Amino acid sequence: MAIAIALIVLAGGSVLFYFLSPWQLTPLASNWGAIDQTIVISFWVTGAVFVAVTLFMVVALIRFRDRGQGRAYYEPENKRLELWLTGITTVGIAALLAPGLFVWGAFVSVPDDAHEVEVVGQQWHWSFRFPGEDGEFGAARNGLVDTDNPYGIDPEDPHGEDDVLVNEPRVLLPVDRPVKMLLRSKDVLHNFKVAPFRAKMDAIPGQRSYFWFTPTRTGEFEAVCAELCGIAHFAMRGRVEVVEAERFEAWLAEQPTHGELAERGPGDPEAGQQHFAACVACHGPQGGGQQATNAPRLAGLDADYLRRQLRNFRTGARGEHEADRFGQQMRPFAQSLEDPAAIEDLVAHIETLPVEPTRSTITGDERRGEVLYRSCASCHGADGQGRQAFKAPRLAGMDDWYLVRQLHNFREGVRGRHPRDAYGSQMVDMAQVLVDDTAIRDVVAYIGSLAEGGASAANAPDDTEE
Ligand code: HEC
Ligand code: HEC
Ligand SMILES: [Cu+2]
Repeated sequence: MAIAIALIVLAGGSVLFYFLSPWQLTPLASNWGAIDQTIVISFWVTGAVFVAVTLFMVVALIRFRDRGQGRAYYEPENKRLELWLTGITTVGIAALLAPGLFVWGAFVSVPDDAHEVEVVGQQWHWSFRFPGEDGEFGAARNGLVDTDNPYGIDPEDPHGEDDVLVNEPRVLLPVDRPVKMLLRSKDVLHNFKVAPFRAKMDAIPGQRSYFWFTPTRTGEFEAVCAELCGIAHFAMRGRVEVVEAERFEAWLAEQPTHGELAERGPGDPEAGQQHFAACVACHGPQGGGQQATNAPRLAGLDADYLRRQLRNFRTGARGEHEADRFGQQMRPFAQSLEDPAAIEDLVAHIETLPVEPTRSTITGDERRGEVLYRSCASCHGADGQGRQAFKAPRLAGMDDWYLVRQLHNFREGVRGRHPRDAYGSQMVDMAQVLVDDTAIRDVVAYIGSLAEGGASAANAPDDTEE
């Protein structure tokens, strides 16, 4: 009897939970209402079967319970019953699968008027490419990927010249226009997913996959990597902004093409030295960092990271938080840099500055720090040298008081929580590993020991490329 009651509670509770659960689908923002309907049909079919089977067990338990009247009646062959069961199961399975077949048919039939966007996944971020004026993507291969050609675009293919490159995890799409998303991966399996669009797909190295949808309302949506196996895919956040057609066109026109980027060339360190005069009061004459002004070492940071921080300070993605006292001091100087060429020159100059050993100001347990640092090494490198492919900057040789402050800022969300700060947000997740102030000091002490051991290595030409 107790089991019969437990089964009734289980069935009743499950049905109630379905209706009362706080976990419902996010509001739909694409044409794929049919996917939602298919999910609902599956729930109803499997729900009905679940309730029926459970209640049948309850009836059987009560009606046929042992009343001490000898052996049960055994009937292995019953044609009529078997026909009924086979019939009902067939109808149930067909009801489960048929709607999905129709939806899948639509899902793989891309409309002719769909425009194309390429999504490139890599550990651990997304970037995007549009085909440009000629409407065709230039050929691209992972074997051609390097710092100057992050998309691996084939220089021999004329279609590549005008391809528009969006080398950050934020993309705009026009509302009410079908879009075909072509997926590609530079390293391992990823899966591009925006929950309100319902559509998602694996990105597979060496292969091109795709899916399509029509965004049906404007707004900002979060893109995630739905690949769960492997490390840190949860940190691959991106943004898809669905906007009116005019805003989309204006934004697209601002993005650089592959040809423009190739032409721009490297910055001029000599010219950059003049701009750097504005920075030395705080960051020190050789960009070595000064604790008295709270400004960290810049020498040793790579161009890509410097460029991104200056842009983040300028736009407010970094340093805008009310508790970010030191970031706020830096913002006006980033805002004074408007000319992209000046930034290139400045960054080129900083890259030439010598990396001299810093004085350590923090004590901590290096052995504990070493264990904690293991989870950092996959992005920042085993020697803390930074890994450009992961957008993770050098840590070894950087001012330890500054590292401590940044780890606090990340952990508390003072840095990295701004919706435009895609890479800072990865560190917000990672800094949670450092549960208390002792853990932060320990890991920074260990990073300090990396710098001592590898002082000459730190001066050697950077081999941050993977
Ligand atoms: C008034 C002092 C001051 C001046 C002048 C200044 N900065 Fe800064 N800068 C700071 C402070 C303070 C920070 C640390 C912010 C924090 O703790 O988040 C910083 C941080 C930075 C960072 C981030 C470093 C990192 O590791 O993430 C960069 C890059 C930078 N500054 C570049 C510059 C450049 C280039 C100039 C000259 C155009 C400049 N700064 C001028 C105070 C200054
Ligand atoms: C998933 C990759 C990843 C992992 C793992 C990771 N980081 Fe980072 N870290 C980054 C990225 C990317 C940035 C640059 C953020 C930005 O562009 O603003 C960063 C920035 C930082 C900074 C700021 C440096 C500066 O100059 O301002 C510190 C400090 C840091 N990480 C320490 C750590 C420590 C300590 C760990 C281990 C507990 C760790 N990171 C783990 C990716 C990672
Ligand atoms: Cu991924």
